[in-house]
Amino acid sequence: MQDLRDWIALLEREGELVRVAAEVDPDLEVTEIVDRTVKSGGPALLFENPKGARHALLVNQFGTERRMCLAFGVERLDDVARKVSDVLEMQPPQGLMDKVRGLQKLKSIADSRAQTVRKGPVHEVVLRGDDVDLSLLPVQRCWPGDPAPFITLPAVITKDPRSGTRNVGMYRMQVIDRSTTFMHWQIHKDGRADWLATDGRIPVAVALGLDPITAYSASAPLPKHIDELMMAGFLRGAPVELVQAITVDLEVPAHAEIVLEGYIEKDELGSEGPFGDHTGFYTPPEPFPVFHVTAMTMRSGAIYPSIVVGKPPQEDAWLGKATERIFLPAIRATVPEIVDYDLPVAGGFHNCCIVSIKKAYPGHAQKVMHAIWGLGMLSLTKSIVVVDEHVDVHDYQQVVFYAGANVDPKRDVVISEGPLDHLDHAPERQFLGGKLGIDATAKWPEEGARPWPEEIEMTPEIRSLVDRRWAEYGIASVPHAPDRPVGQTSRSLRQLLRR
Ligand SMILES: Cc1cc2nc3c(=O)[nH]c(=O)nc-3n(C[C@H](O)[C@H](O)[C@H](O)COP(=O)(O)O)c2cc1C
Ligand SMILES: [Mn+2]
Repeated sequence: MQDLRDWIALLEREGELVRVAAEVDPDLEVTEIVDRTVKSGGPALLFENPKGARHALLVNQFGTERRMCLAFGVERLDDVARKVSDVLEMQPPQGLMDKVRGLQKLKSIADSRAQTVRKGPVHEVVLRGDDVDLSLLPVQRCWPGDPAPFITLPAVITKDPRSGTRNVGMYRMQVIDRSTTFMHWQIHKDGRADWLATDGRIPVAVALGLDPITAYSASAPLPKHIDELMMAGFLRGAPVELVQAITVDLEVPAHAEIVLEGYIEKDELGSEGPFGDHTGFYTPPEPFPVFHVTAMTMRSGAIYPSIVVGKPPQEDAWLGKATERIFLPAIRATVPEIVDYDLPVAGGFHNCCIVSIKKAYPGHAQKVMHAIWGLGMLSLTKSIVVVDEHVDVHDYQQVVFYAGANVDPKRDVVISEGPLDHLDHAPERQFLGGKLGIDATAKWPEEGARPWPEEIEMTPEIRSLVDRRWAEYGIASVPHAPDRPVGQTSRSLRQLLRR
């Protein structure tokens, strides 16, 4: 898929999109519609006639597991992870066929870098200077306590002024007037680091309305030196095409619906927020930098993309689940004893992490907790539950069972401290606070346990006997559920979204 229009066409063919012709107000009304639609597992919505705006509004494009899989062209999100692990776990090739396969994999990386082209549809309409007018766009005011409309699904492009490496991130942008917004660069984010590394002003470009994989990649927590557009190219299997921006020295996606070009000064801050965020609370006003738009470029008939965040579950649940699955291979490359992990949506992704491990020595669960607290954005995780490898981390019933049954709180709870999410309102001080680790693995004698009892389980012989004879018993519904393979996206989440 080259662009948002290919994606919309696919969604329509698959019966996954509804066009709303009625005039609908981007001020609160859209949110209430989206909230109901997301929670019932409903379709993507294309509001063709948003009140007061010149452009259509697309929302809920990512709101179900099926659409997320359609976006990536896979059956299950784990299939995307497999593609990543194929490359991460490459071994020196043995034999000719192995070498050929190895070369193909290397080529898939080499071909992933974004490509510059001379022209692109994103420049069909160009508004500069006084013609720039953000009010042409149906920017949503999402929640009643929000002071203004916020752009919620941008891909914000900057370059590290020292190394020239590109960064793409998704950061909300509160609209101030026709040509300025805030830029909500939280303290742990790469975009903010690029900004802090400048002496004066940093050029910024904001792409809106992209193919779904490129849009997703803006939310992916990659290490700072890795260009998110390269990851997008790799996952798409085709490079992202870029064109030179018109008023700033940056390249922008050639097939974006809308690009806002401009700059941010090092020392120009204003009071951003409050904003009803994915924490489920309003984040209080805080100083954030101001983005000046020097040019607004568009395709003709540009479609504006949006997302509503709020009390979970919302549409961003599936962006988060995609990240959870896609990054498992990278996590296992550093901490190979990790079998699987789950970040519950209701935990806002950073409040809770359930992880299963192949336990090999006393204290292993604690080792893994500390590894997670030292790993990229997972370092912001507030609480961790560690279970043994046979436990399905996506089955919260099982997890609660072991977190209760296997735990002596006096012995098995680790209280530590460290960095916390920018938006976490619970700790005494912002950014820094307590960490909770619960070791729910079976304990070893070296860990101070009495002989560990055996878990109850029926013999395989009796299970298959009953399978065979089930019809004979005359009991209508078949209550035996086959064991689920490790790594499937959370069943609990699916249930939650289908309430
Ligand atoms: C819908 C959505 C909205 C987000 N809003 C913000 C935001 O306002 N500020 C922020 O710092 N991160 C926000 N994030 C998270 C970042 O996009 C994410 O941490 C990303 O990895 C940042 O890129 P970076 O690490 O290259 O800076 C948001 C994510 C999503 C999915
Ligand atoms: Mn980054």
